[in-house]
Amino acid sequence: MSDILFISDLHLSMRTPGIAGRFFAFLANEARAAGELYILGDLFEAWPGDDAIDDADEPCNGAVVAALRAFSDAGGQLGIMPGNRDFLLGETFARRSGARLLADPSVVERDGSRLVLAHGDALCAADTDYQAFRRQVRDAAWQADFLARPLAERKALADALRLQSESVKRDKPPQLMDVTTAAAEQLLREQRSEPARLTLIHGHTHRPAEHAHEIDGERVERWVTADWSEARGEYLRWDGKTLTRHALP
Ligand code: OKV
Ligand code: MN
Repeated sequence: MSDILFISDLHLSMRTPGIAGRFFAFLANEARAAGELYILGDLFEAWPGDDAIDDADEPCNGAVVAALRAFSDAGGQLGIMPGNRDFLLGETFARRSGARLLADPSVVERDGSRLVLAHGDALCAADTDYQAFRRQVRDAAWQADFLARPLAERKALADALRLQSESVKRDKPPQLMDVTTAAAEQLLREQRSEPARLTLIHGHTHRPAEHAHEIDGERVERWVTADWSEARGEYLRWDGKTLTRHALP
């Protein structure tokens, strides 16, 4: 007990039963043994609103909520940050899962360390088209208008945007779709507080790595969580002193 685990970017959907299966096993085993789990965005491939929990055409959604609930009912602490795919995860989802919804960014203070958590998309500052799109869909009035539409219409728009995103991404240099050093360092500078050691953890880019930054003369680490696929899944573990990366069976 009392370790903290971090995952992100499972992109769960009906098309990826292997990812869901690995996630359910992870919740029941590694996460339950650790006691605390943070999901740093894009748990779902799309989230058209919390009424998707009971969508009979997407039984995966209700099964995921039930599995999260089993984890939290067993005493597990669960923090879930909305990502760019599932930014509409709301209070109904949180209540039914037993999760706390996390702001992006969030800070966890533990054992004299300060862990800064983010999804990561807001740090991809060079992709100005994406940042404009992000501002639009994060706008409260836009979301209220969107959520007032029938579920079928919201799902259709999510599908269309996902397709559009595939072609948009094909035409962009990969560099543009990564976290910019300046944005990461600005966030770290804002969150710095002596004497706590600072670490940034985020996902989104699907480029798992550990980066070193220097903030006001201090070495700061930035850990990027891996996306999951039918073939593999991965988590980070904080044991009170250090982070380690682990592959799942
Ligand atoms: C990323 C870009 C899509 C540019 C989902 C409601 C849902 C919107 C969405 C789904 C697609 C973002 C969120 C993506 C970048 C695009 C289009 C243009 C310029 C919902 C509303 F699910 F809640 F219903 N979308 N994604 N674009 O694939 O990340 O960068 S996206
Ligand atoms: Mn993402």
